[in-house]
Amino acid sequence: STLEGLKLVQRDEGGVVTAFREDVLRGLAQEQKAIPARWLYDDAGSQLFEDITQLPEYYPTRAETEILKGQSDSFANMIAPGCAVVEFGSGSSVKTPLLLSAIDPAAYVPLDISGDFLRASAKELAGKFPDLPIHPVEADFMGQVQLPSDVAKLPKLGFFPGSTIGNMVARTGVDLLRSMRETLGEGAKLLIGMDLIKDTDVLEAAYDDAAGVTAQFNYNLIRRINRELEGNVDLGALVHEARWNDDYARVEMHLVARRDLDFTVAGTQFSLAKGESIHTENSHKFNRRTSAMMLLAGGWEPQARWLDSKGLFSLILAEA
Ligand code: AVJ
Repeated sequence: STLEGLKLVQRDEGGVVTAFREDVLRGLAQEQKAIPARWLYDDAGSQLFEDITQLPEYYPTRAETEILKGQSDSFANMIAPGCAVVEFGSGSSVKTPLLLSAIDPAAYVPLDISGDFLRASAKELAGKFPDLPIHPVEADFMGQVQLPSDVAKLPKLGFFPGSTIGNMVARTGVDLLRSMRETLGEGAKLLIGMDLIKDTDVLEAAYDDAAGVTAQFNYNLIRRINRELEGNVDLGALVHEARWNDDYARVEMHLVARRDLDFTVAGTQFSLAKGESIHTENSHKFNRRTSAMMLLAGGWEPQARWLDSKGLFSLILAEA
């Protein structure tokens, strides 16, 4: 499978459409049809994900926020004051200020591939922390990133919340962790959110909510294909499904065909037999050992681990 939850590399509109078309045509030609999860996150998809974080069934955002709020003293004890916080992905409106308030850093460096997101979140943070130097960097953090010289001498804390690492298959996740180590340097720390393995019912409900918002998030990908790639996929023939894959310890999102169906995308014909699916996202879940294994494989030694009060989600501090 080619599924990965990463953001797109090309920035020009034409290039984006070309990359989207290539990924979709390649993914639909596979035995198990699969489209990389990054294409879920256009403007509509990003808004739908924001809506998902508010759902009663979707616990990760609330659980991680609870840890960030409740453990500010622990962070302050374990993380050098005056460090540079390097956030992989632009700061979300809630989580980043909680961390910044807890540890009182000397600088904040948000990394994002989207200059628009970067500018918006840097501006928002600057309003809340008027005395904090902010150095946004527009870059693809899947590779090594050159940090601004202003923060060269400061101790580094990487911040990667949201269990975004869970969107990646192990090989890609380990590659990212190793790139983060290159970017931040030996001796740096990393505070990373990793969602936990739990009851299948709880996991599947988190990705198949009663209000149907996650289903809309999934369908949005097909709407996008129909709109941007001259597709004629009958949305009504597809059912959203969240499926726990126990061998891979991940929740998979699929769009399952209710009936045999034929469709065309960008001039190419495809078909799905009744019951076959298009795999659209992975969300890997971890336990203490598998999260440690993942971090160690990427060059990071776990040092501390915090859970929310219900034991649903983990935030791990590791050292390079
Ligand atoms: C943004 C990737 C962390 O996997 O939990 C939520 C995305 N997909 N519901 C996750 C998502 C469906 C989310 N991440």
